Amino acid sequence: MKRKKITVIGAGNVGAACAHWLAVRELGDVVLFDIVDGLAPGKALDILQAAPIDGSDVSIIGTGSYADTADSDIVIITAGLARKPGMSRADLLEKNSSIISFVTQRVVKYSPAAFLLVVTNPLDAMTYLVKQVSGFPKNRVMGMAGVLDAARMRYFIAQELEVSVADVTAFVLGGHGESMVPLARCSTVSGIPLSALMSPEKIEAIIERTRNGGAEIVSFLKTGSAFYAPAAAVGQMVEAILKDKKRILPVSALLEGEYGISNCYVGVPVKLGGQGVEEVIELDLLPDERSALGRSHQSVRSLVERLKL
Ligand code: TXD
Repeated sequence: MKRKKITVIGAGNVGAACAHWLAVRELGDVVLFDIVDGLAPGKALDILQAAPIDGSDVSIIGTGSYADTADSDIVIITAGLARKPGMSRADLLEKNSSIISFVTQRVVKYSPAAFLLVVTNPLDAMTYLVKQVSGFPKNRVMGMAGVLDAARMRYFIAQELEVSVADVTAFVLGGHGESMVPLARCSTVSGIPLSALMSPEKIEAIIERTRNGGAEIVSFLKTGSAFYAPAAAVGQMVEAILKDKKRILPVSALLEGEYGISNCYVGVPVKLGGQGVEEVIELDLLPDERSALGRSHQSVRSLVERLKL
């Protein structure tokens, strides 16, 4: 049986953690690419040396040549700068947009049928850029953020209630930034609404901590941003596509009228399966949720306008 081929562009913190996550679960052969001499081969070799302990029989190549990425089934794009303390994700726009345009042109030349999963910040604007540069259909170009933001919220809820993380669901809508919209109304613990288990003040505190979840980690690390949870979130999306699981996950997807938004990438619930983004699920939002999503959409749009496409 031919194994799937997954390319990870950028062998930094998120890229390398992704490669390891995917290899441990044997989701496919992994090609890890970076422009820094020796970085990708070094990390690939390190992951391969964990394989006997992980019990994983996939191939991992570390490379600086796009030819090695040819005919990938999925390409995960993590190349670019990460935040430092005091920076917002939007501050990364200029530098990362030139990296992302360059990378996308090369990637699509070698893998014209791949799914493109964008991780680089500012996430929704970079995903829009990848869509424009690749010219790929919208089901094959998506961004990862909501799975991570929701996982943060799930962890905070589980910690507060002292229950298993496995029983907690949460949903975060909107762009990946300070204006994200954690939907407490859709959070449950084994089907029990969160509001039945927690005071409104506690829920509000968790929403706030979720919004600042990335910045909280940046302020500890000082030299970079989160990577274990982002890598796991990417892994879950890759698994949903490669195993055609049809999972309902928050994904940055191109909206064309859904939620009253057009021609913009924003985090929304989608059905993720073998065809990629198979469906955008439209929720009936309450008025305050709708206006919060509108504000989040505007902040993504203002970044996209700065891209000068
Ligand atoms: O939820 C999310 N979407 C995110 C996004 C969660 C975590 C991190 N998020 C963003 O991902 C973060 O703000 C950054 O924009 C990217 C990558 O974060 P990471 O923490 O992995 O950054 P690193 O460790 O600096 O790694 C980036 C790598 C580094 O090795 C560079 O040499 C490489 O990118 N790089 C390139 N690779 C290939 N091609 C080009 N042109 C290139 N330029 C830099």
